[in-house]
Order: sequence, then structure tokens, then C-alpha cells
Amino acid sequence: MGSRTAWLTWLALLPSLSSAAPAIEDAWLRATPPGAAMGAGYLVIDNTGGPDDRLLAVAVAGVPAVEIHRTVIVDGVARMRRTEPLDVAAGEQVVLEPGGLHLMLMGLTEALVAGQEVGMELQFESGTVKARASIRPASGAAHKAQ
Ligand SMILES: [Cu+2]
Repeated sequence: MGSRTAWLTWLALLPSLSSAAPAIEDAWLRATPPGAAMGAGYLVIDNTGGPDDRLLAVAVAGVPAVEIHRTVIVDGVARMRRTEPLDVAAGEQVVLEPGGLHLMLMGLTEALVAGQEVGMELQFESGTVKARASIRPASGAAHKAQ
């Protein structure tokens, strides 16, 4: 009984450690051909258990610069807008997927090879979340848009 009470007290004192950071699901990067300087990444930010949050920055191992972009259609032409910070409202899932929100990977010096995995860090206002992203072949619908 004593240890259980202590544990609950500790949780009450440190709520941010137990529930604040969103979860990252299904993170993946699109494979790139040799010599490509840019790539794209996608994932789902699950904030169903947390308060309002914002994604401030993303780092991907081996990638010099990462931006958060949103693809918008302007006069029938797809354009990308930088979208930082990215609002992640309480109780919401924010989906980064081809044709919409995405991570723009810039300054690539090596190809992203399908089948490999890389580590990434997502810096939220509530803290930093680590995730693993798989690299998937650039095929099918992925060709249509960033
Ligand atoms: Cu982009």
C-alpha cells in the first residue's frame, strides 16, 4: 500500500512526464534516387491523450535540414508552404501524408534506401519525442505529390 501511494503522489506532482507528449505512429520516409537533394517524410501525430501542443522542429538522423511543409493548391498548381510551428490540438490526430502535410528533408548527401530505418526526434512544446522511420519505395501514389 505504501509504495502505491507514493507512486500516485509522484504522478500527481509530475503530470507532464506521464501524459503530455504526443505519440508518433507510422513514421516513414520516401526512398530517393541517388543524387537527390530533397526527400519527404510522413507520420501520424497522436495527441488524443494530451493537452494542446505544437510541433516546433524535427530532426532526422543524417539529414542536414528538416522543415514542416503543407501542400496547397494555388491557381491549380500545387505549392508547398512552410508550416512551423505545427499546431497539434488536444484530442486530435495530425496526419502527415502524401499530398498534404509532410516533412521536407533538405540537403541530402546520401540516398534514402528503401528497407532501411532511421531515427528521428520531434521537438514539441511539451518535450522531445524520439521515433523510428522506415524508408519505403517511391512508387504508386507517392509520385503524385510531395
Ligand atoms: Cu515540401
